[in-house]
Amino acid sequence: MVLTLYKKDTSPPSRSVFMAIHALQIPNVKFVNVHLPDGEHLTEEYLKMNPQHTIPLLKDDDFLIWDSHAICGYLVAKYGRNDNLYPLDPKMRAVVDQRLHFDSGVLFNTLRSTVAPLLYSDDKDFKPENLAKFKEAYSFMEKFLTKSWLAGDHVTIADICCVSTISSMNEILPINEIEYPKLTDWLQKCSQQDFYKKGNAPNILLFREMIKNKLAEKQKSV
Ligand SMILES: N[C@@H](CCC(=O)N[C@@H](CS)C(=O)NCC(=O)O)C(=O)O
Repeated sequence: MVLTLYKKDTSPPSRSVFMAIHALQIPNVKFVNVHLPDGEHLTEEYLKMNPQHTIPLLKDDDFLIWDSHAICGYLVAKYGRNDNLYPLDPKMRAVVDQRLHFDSGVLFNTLRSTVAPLLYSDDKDFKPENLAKFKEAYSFMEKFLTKSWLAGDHVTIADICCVSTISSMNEILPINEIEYPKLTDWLQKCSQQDFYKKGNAPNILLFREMIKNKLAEKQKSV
């Protein structure tokens, strides 16, 4: 097997896949940086592999799959010693899937629509109406957290994918522990996991630096 992951370290969906790789202890993955500002995701060669031009993109020998949630599910099915991270039981899987879709449709969408105008257009700060959506997303997470982990009693790829986005959102609008006690505890518990320490923690610092530098650069010109 030759596994190659096309990625960007600051990207939350890339970090989900890093965490899954660590959780599954998959050895010898080749990592390829894709520099979005230089349009490396828009080259003919990249578009042939992923017409949607997103990262992360996984190549497993000649099999190509993109979208972090799909990649994480594939890695568990193909390389997991068991189905713990992505249970085969229909009801357990349905709950994991609901959280994964929530990450795609709500969490990441909220994060991207808040950060992209700062990174890629003329906005000089985050829009208050976007930050209000963070609070709504945090409230949903607070309500979902009725068990020890996001989709039940053990860690699944729902925790991995959602914590990648939530830990990034926390850099922009810190989670208030009084308002969101369960979310605060869950984030803390996730951050103590080996997969988080290896796959997310160092890259969250890069994400923090990127946001801080961009805000400073934009606000200098106000
Ligand atoms: N739902 C996708 C989102 C991937 C995504 O939007 N990645 C961003 C970087 S964080 C990207 O590739 N942007 C470039 C583009 O969409 O052209 C996933 O989970 O992989």
